[in-house]
Amino acid sequence: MWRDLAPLGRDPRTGGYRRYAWTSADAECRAWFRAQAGARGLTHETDRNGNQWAWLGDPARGDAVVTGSHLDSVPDGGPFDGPLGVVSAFAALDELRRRGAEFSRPLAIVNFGDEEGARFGLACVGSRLTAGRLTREQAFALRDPDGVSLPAAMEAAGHDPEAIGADPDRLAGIGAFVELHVEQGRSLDLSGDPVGVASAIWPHGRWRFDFRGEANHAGTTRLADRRDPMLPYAETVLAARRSARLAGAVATFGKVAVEPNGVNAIPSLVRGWLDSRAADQSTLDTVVGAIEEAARDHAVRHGVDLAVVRESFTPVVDFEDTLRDELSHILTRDGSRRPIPVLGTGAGHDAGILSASVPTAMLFVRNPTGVSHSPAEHATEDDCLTGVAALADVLEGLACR
Ligand code: HGY
Ligand code: MN
Ligand code: MN
Ligand code: MN
Repeated sequence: MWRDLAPLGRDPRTGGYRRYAWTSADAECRAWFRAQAGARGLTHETDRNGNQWAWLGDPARGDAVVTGSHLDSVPDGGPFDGPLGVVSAFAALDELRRRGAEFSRPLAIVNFGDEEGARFGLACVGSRLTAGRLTREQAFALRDPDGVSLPAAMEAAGHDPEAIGADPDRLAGIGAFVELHVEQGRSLDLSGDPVGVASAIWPHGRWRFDFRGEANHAGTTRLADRRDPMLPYAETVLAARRSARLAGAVATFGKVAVEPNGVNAIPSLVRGWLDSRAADQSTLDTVVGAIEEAARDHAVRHGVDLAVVRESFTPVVDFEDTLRDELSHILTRDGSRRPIPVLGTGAGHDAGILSASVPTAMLFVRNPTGVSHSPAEHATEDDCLTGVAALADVLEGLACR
């Protein structure tokens, strides 16, 4: 299964993945998902928002147990972020069938579309639409770097954009959602555990900083006469690192666009995107506030205009409900495992989006280097198989009472 998926959307130059929403690589991954569902006799459907579901049992019965994750990637992403959760779901079902498990609830495996937001700039589009946390108008306003709109991209991929929208009935039919994900950090490596359970997802967001100066000739314009937006942008990047370090948070300017982007032209516009996350809301507010204040000071000093727009935000997600504790109980009740570590994460997930409307939990699988959103992302085969066995136990505990 893994070997069929691994080559899809992979950049041979870097070994990283470029599986962006509604592209040909995405279509290949969707075809792979459909084939895996068909090979197991599961009923495949693509919902109004482009998420794929593979059903065992009748969804109309409700109270379904759902597991899965996403198959899309960040630019030059790693092999495990997303796919590990989908592959482990199919493998866990295979394991339950080997055990002769009898399901008392419907079971579904899901591939949420456009989780990374790599093409249109907003994360978790598929799950946000389904959970009613993104309106059709907001979705229709999304553009990719080439100016292609989300609905146009959907249509070109054969999905009717007019159908998108909240899907409360679908969510009402879900009794539990469990997402297995490679850890994007080193907590499990440091604690020496192959598997952990999520406690919370940090509040996090994306802000766009537009520094507007004055385009001019790079070779003939005196320094004193310049209104160069690159300078306050550069100083803001440094200010972001300083503010985050002081607050014990994280802040990253990982994407920038420069206009006109000519080597011999002073830019007219430098557009930087800030990704910031913190363990609690007030810390996040403090960090982003300090970064914005520094940006405004530097912009004024360089005679540059600044506009800051918050493009997306996800409040803190506490998995502090029975499902998280039930997972820990299921995973340790037969005594074959030591207590399962519970860990927070700064990474966003579809589970975080759904948690406002469905009992949700996450399982993490050890990542020895902690590296993610990079081709260097890694998990050992043993740990992946341990994750599958843990997911199978959880699904059996929830769906085979
Ligand atoms: O950005 C995130 O945290 C997630 O990987 N989409
Ligand atoms: Mn990711
Ligand atoms: Mn992910
Ligand atoms: Mn300055």
